[in-house]
Amino acid sequence: MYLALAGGVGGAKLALGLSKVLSPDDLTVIVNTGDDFDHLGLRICPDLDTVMYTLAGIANSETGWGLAGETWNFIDSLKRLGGETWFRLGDRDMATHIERTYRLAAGETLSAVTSDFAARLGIRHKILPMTDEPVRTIVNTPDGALSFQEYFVKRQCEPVVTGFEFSGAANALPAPEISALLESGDVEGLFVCPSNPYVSIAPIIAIPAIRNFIAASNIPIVAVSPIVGGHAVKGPAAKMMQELGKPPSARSIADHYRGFVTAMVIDTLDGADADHIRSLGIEVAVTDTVMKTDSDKTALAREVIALAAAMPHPA
Ligand code: FO1
Repeated sequence: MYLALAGGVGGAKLALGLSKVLSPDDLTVIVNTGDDFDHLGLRICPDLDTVMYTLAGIANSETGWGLAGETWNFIDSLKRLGGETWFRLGDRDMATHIERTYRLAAGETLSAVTSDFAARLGIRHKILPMTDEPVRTIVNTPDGALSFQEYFVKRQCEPVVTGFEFSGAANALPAPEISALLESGDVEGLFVCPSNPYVSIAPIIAIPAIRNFIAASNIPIVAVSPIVGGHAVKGPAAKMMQELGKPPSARSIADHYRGFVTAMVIDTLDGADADHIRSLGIEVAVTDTVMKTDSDKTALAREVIALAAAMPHPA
């Protein structure tokens, strides 16, 4: 079994590629829930939904999040009533938030709800929230601590970041099916999708049992750099790096992941960083990593899997 750690849009793309190459018995996707929040009385789980909609083939290909063919009658009507409209909930997408909130209130766990939704959407691979417990990413800025969506959507990533906190992570357990996998001895490798290392991957690793599993295991851990040619493929990763005093580059991603990953896939544009990354003891593959088409996604997935397969495996 391979595990893939994923955040939102970039993570979902590689997860889709991996799901086309690996069978449901060989791949489980673990998704960041640090972006989750309660809004208008609803539990919103953006990264889980992005991964779920992407694997179901129903994601909005322009935004990367939300559903294809969406309409916006709800948010337009809410605006007329003077409601909060900075976080745009589409009419179709609303069904997911309402049904999830209803089931959570009735006592179901987030992982149970997610598994059921995914199955109903025709997804055969397991998609699991990193935890069933509330873990919330806080973005520290000179304006004070902001909740993740306040930073990301309401403030459009404009405030300078000074650090991050993952409230609730230190005492959170992984979702039960993740714990069972980590204890099974069946995990043969881990993929770190090209998601934001600070706000998509870090919250997952902040869960002690996941962090300890990684520290104690000697399985191949292959990360795909989310920085290509000095820019983030999507989102604020490069801006955050700059603000934290790190030049946005594949090399800085390797410095950040040092001691955690055993191999990295970097883009052809960043080939000059390969020697530095190897000098950190990290194996490197250089290839085209920008995933526009489905065949880009499966090609990158094959590259990542091949790199993991070529690494020494635990006896
Ligand atoms: N992102 C935006 O930039 N603006 C939005 O209004 C917005 C609404 C939204 C609704 C549901 C959902 O699942 C995701 C949504 N996102 C929106 C994306 C989301 O904030 C981010 O993709 C993730 O949290 C970062 O990975």
